[in-house]
This record gives sequence, structure tokens and C-alpha cells, in this order.
Amino acid sequence: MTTLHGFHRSSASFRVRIALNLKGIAYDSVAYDIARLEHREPGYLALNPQGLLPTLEIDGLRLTQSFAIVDYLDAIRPEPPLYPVDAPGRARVASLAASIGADIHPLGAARVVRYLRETVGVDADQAAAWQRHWIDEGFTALEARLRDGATGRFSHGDTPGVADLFLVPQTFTARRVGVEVERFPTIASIVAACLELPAFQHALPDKQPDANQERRST
Ligand SMILES: N[C@@H](CCC(=O)N[C@@H](CS)C(=O)NCC(=O)O)C(=O)O
Repeated sequence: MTTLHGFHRSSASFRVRIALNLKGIAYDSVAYDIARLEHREPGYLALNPQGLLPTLEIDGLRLTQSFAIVDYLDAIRPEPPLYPVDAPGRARVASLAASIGADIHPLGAARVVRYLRETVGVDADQAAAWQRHWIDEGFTALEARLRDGATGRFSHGDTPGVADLFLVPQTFTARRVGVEVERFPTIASIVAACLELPAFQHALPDKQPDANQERRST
């Protein structure tokens, strides 16, 4: 039994959903509403003391950190590969993904925004401007890097891989906070290509069962 503990709007959970779908691994979902701090309750902290989503239970293991989870899935189910076979290509893809997962995403994470609002005392507009700023700066650099000749239909050549798993969710967050993704044409065209694939479509936030629960309760 494979269980993904996540949240429909969590971009790190979104990455793992895409990877599971690309690998054809069926899974159950357990949702934790970040706005209601359900991921900070004792039940989830017992699974993942970091209190961050997602956690994947698979093969009797409890895996955390989306990068590590995606790597694990690629190791146990090599087809289709999520990394290029050549070492320079692999380093490029890992670097693109890290620039999103390690440098852009954490600055706009819910816990950071909560601290800005509740402790530093910034208002909602200032918090949104903070999120836009770091995505904008990150996407400007990413757009330049993606014009290095190794990009194809996808971030690396013409098959989807790890960099795409990180890129697509980050553009959904970007739009949510008001970043116009079309200002980054290479990024926008890669995302459009990804969204033609069922693995990405079925992973979309709106397609998750907890998105429907949220609609019913609001
Ligand atoms: N580096 C972690 C990041 C995990 C993370 O920040 N998850 C977010 C959801 S996308 C979260 O749990 N946020 C809750 C919070 O910040 O309080 C990963 O890639 O799994």
C-alpha cells in the first residue's frame, strides 16, 4: 500500500503526485489542510517531525522531502527515467530542480509567510509582494538558464523529467500570488507541454479529492 500524505495546494506534494503518475504507481491520499495547521498536529508530526508535506509511505518506508522521494521512485521504478543518462545532463536537471526546490520555494512557504504576518507584522499585500519578488527573481534566472540550448519541449530535451516536476507546481504558486508566468516564455512553453500529459493533468491541485472537500466546506 502506497500512501501520500499531502495537500492539494502543496507544491512539494504536487511534485510527488506527478512522479507517482509518470511511474504508474497507484496510491492513496491523506490530506492535511495547511491553512488549518493540520500538518502541525501530533498525528502528522509523529509521521514527519519536520511538520512539512509531503510524506510518502511506500514499501514499508516512510519517506520525506520531495527530492528524496522522487529519487527513490526513480530508483525502484526506472521506467520512464526522470533523469538523463549522461552525468552533465543529470547535473543540469538536478541543478534546475534545486534552484526551484531549494531557492525559490522555501522563501514563499506557508511557515515563512505566517511568520512575516504574525511576528514581523507585515500585511497581506506586503506578504504577497514578498512571495512575488522571490518567484520573479528566481524565474528570471531560470528563464535565462533554460535558453542554454539543452531545453527542448521540456526542461531537458523532449522527455519530461525531474526539473519539470519542480517547475510546473511552482508556476501554479506563482499564478496564485499574481506572477504573470507568460513573462517567462520558455518556462510557459515547457509548462504548456507538461500539461498536455495525463500524469501532470491528474496531479493538478483542483483534481485532488481534498480540493473538492474544500469547495464543499466553503
Ligand atoms: N523541502 C521540502 C519542502 C516541504 C514544504 O515546505 N512543504 C510545504 C507544502 S508545499 C509545507 O508543508 N508547508 C507547511 C508550512 O510551511 O507550514 C520538500 O521538498 O518536501
